[in-house]
Amino acid sequence: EDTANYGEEVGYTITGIEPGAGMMGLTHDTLDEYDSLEGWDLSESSTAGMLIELGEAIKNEEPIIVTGWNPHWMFASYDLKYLEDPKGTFGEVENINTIVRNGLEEDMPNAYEILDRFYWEPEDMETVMFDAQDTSFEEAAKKWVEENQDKVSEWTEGVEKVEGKEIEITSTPWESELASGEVMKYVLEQQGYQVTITPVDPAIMFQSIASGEGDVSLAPWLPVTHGAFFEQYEDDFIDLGENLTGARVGLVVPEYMDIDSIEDLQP
Ligand code: PBE
Repeated sequence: EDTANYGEEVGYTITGIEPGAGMMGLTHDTLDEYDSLEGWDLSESSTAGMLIELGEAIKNEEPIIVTGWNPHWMFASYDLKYLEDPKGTFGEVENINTIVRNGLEEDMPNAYEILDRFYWEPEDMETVMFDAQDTSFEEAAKKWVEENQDKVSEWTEGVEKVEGKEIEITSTPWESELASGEVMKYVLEQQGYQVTITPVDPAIMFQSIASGEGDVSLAPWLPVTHGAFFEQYEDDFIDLGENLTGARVGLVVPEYMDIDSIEDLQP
């Protein structure tokens, strides 16, 4: 197969996102690991910037290679595919975990119980992300909670309510985490908590829970995306396990591009 030399057309550049994202580290590792990517660069921008470039490229049927992931609406809006990753630098299935600070179980046993039980499916998260495009994450989260009382009651059943206790969710700035954060905020508010959400870079998010500044995070992508941060701090927080499974990260291209694997790119 004579694959087009997309390298020249895309300026030997992978279109990236925020420099602090876990995926950016993985993509730098990928550039080091694959001979096919010798001489390639990763551009730093923002998720919004990457999505604009992706949209423009697709409008013009031009090639583009981005750092992509799901759950995210990009896969619902465009025909996209992950490039195969035979060296596994982006891992396989990713989970999103819940981590809490040491001592939270003693200080806020009721919130801890709900956080420990919190689990939902990629489709649930996608519903919130999709609805938020027309309204806001706050509104979309409320709507999801009202429409999914069966799921929510599995997290809250038998848990005592409190009066105005403050709890801080440390999150990251991506839409997946805006969705989970706002859903949990609303659920905890209905239980009587006063909830704040603080979005920060992944490195700071782990540091915040490890130091006890933040109470809980629903944002760690594991085992690979945030694996290095997780290992650095893992003795200093409590891991409550997955709140979602079936996430994925990797290099993503429009379907119309005539390549299937990272190894199909050329130096
Ligand atoms: N993401 C979305 C983030 C986590 C959630 C994959 C862009 C990252 O740290 O790479």
